[in-house]
Amino acid sequence: MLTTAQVQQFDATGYLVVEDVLDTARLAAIKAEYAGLMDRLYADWQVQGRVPDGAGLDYWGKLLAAYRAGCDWFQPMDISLPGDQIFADTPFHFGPAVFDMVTNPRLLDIVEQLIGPEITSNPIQHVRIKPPTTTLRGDEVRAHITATDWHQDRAVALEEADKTDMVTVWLAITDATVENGCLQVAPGKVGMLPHCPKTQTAIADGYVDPASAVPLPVKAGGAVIFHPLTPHSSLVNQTDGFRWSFDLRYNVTGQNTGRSHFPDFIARSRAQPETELHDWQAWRDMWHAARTRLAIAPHKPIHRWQADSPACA
Ligand SMILES: O=C(O)CCC(=O)C(=O)O
Ligand SMILES: [Fe+2]
Repeated sequence: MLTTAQVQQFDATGYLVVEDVLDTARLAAIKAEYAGLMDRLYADWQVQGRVPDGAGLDYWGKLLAAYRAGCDWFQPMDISLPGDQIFADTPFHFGPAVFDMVTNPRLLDIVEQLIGPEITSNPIQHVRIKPPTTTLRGDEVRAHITATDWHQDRAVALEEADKTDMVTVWLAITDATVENGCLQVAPGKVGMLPHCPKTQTAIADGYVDPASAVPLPVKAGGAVIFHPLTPHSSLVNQTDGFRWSFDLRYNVTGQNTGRSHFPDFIARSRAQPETELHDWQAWRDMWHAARTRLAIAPHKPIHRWQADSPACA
């Protein structure tokens, strides 16, 4: 549970760092689920002759060898569908350990203190496994792999959710440090700033003072929680290890998620507990059904920003 001082800090500054949200057993379950997934992906790539022999490589070694070989693990490990074209077989990952994390009661207790007791798991959610920057290809721009540019999360949802009460919960799976690329915020909840489709969707030049940035290191299992209007970005991973996090979002049930073509579910309801989802396979099935539907539907952009708008000139 949060103290009154923590809730007040969140209200005043738009962010909060909370240690020990996920316990060691839950962290271990996530790591084991992803290690199994990586082993399966790597074995397939090895059969195809695309990666070197994986015997003797641990999880990190396989991630690095696969990245070097140009084999993409980001989308198969992500907990969402991509913003660009969706195919009937676009890979993603929905497993029991991830579902346990998304519906973790301790985490939902915190969210309840911030947005109230009727809580929907918002489908804008990602895994970010960030290799050492020295190992990245020169043209790497994906915000799930390299440093993330300044943005507000409200701006990466569609306009229809501009009035939605939402919070982002960013969970550290490995320690996040200034050296390995933790988050930083520009404290406050300003209005919506103009964003531009640059290499990433980012706040237009000149709207965030980098001198105001507060880096937010947090230990594995801890969380950074922030308001959808709080500008944030992440630092460069200057270490020789990986930085791993998940970012999850929750909104008040019944309000627009900002990506309503993707599935959401009720994670907690004090008024109607019978509407809560407790079955990870049902969650996975919803995403499978969405993928099938979206693979044959006209593409729906996930962002509203135009490169030719005056702020982006
Ligand atoms: O982890 C990152 O690099 C950025 C995360 C982010 O923008 C978010 O969680 O909303
Ligand atoms: Fe963000």
